[in-house]
Amino acid sequence: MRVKTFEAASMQEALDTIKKEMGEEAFILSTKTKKKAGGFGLREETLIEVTAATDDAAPPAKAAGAEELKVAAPLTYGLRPALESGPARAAASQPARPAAQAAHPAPPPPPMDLQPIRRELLEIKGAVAALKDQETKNTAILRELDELKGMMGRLQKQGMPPSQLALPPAMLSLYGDLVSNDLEPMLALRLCEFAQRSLMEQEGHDDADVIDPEKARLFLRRVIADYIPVASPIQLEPGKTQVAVLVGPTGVGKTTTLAKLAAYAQLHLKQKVALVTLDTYRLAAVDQLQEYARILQVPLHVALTVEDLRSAMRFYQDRSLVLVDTPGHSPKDETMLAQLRTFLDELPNCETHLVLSATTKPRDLAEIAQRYEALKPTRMIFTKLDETSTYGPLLGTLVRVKRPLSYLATGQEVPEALEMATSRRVADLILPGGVQ
Ligand SMILES: Nc1nc2c(ncn2[C@@H]2O[C@H](COP(=O)(O)OP(=O)(O)OP(=O)(O)O)[C@@H](O)[C@H]2O)c(=O)[nH]1
Ligand SMILES: [Mg+2]
Repeated sequence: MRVKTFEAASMQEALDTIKKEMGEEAFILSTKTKKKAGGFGLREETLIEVTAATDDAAPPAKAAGAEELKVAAPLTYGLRPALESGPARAAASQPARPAAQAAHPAPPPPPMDLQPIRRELLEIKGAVAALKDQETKNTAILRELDELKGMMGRLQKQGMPPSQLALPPAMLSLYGDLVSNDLEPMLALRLCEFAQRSLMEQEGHDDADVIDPEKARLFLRRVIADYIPVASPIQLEPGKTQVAVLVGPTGVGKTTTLAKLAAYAQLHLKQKVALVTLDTYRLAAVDQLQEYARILQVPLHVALTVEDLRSAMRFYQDRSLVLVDTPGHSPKDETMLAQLRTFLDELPNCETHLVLSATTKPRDLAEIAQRYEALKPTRMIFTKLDETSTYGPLLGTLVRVKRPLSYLATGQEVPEALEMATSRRVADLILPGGVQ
């Protein structure tokens, strides 16, 4: 076999040279394009490098009108295996067609009808575009399904079968927010249904699906605010002694809140304040209040008996405000509750604030509130708002206990971490987000 490499400016030129030098039987082994610097290296020329081979046995001469150079079909540029053998190779080395036949070539085939191919191409293009479209749609659907699944998961966790939720999308999303803020599902559902009905009535239509989510949020927040009863702060009247008692379970912040109230009345309102404690079970409790009394420069009376309490009240008749601290104990301890009740009976006109912590589990809150009914609380205080991030239980308890909310405690700092309760503030905590 003879192998030779040719360089030419074009493929045609290379093929012509190969035909001339190696004969009709030559076949192409490889082709390459090469860049070559032109004169003064200013312009690059492109060259075609073709490597061709021919069987030494094959006749080198070129017959006039011989058929075109055999290029291994279907590989246009000589990728035909160099050592091809068998029938294919045999066919390749067949003698050239008779010269007569070559002299009268067959008429060119009729032009190919490209119309069906074009049509097919268009169909394929259409199908690809549709597939792409579908893919985008699928991604969006999958994302929505994911969100829905998350929401359903949250709802199911709260024990509300999804089948019961016939809320339109805007309200369903608000329902999800309320429930994830630990509001009881039944209460959340009722609030949403009520808000939905009222909003549609107000807007004068009956298509729940067109409710604007942002409007619905604002509306629902107003509905919630309407559900929150608030009490005015402790009322101080000139010439009258107001008595406020703080009751509640252990460690909820009764003594701290009492100190905050005392500090506010004494330092800010410039009122005459006195403290009384019924918490004589723990020495540390008396010490704690004693320390606040010392700092605020207000008198403190420790009442061991009902008689003690009675005489303390007589003694403090000139004071605008007497704040009474009580021992914390388990709400299940009914004996203790009954004892405390006998003390409170001595204070018929007092405000009794039930102090609860926002960090208490919702179910426990309900039980505590129910047990403290024995002390006939007239107000409620929620403490430790700073220690939780779910405020739904506040509303649940307020709805259940039906006592107005007087104060909210938001930290340990005395006296600054105490706020007067407002419906708006609590509603914002229960349904935050959106334009305020
Ligand atoms: N983070 C936070 N801590 C508070 C708040 N109110 C009170 N505390 C803290 O809670 C702890 C208990 O507070 P106390 O005021 O002693 O509670 P108490 O209800 O009087 O407790 P007992 O007398 O034992 O029943 C203290 O460490 C307080 O500083 C509050 O609003 N937020
Ligand atoms: Mg205490």
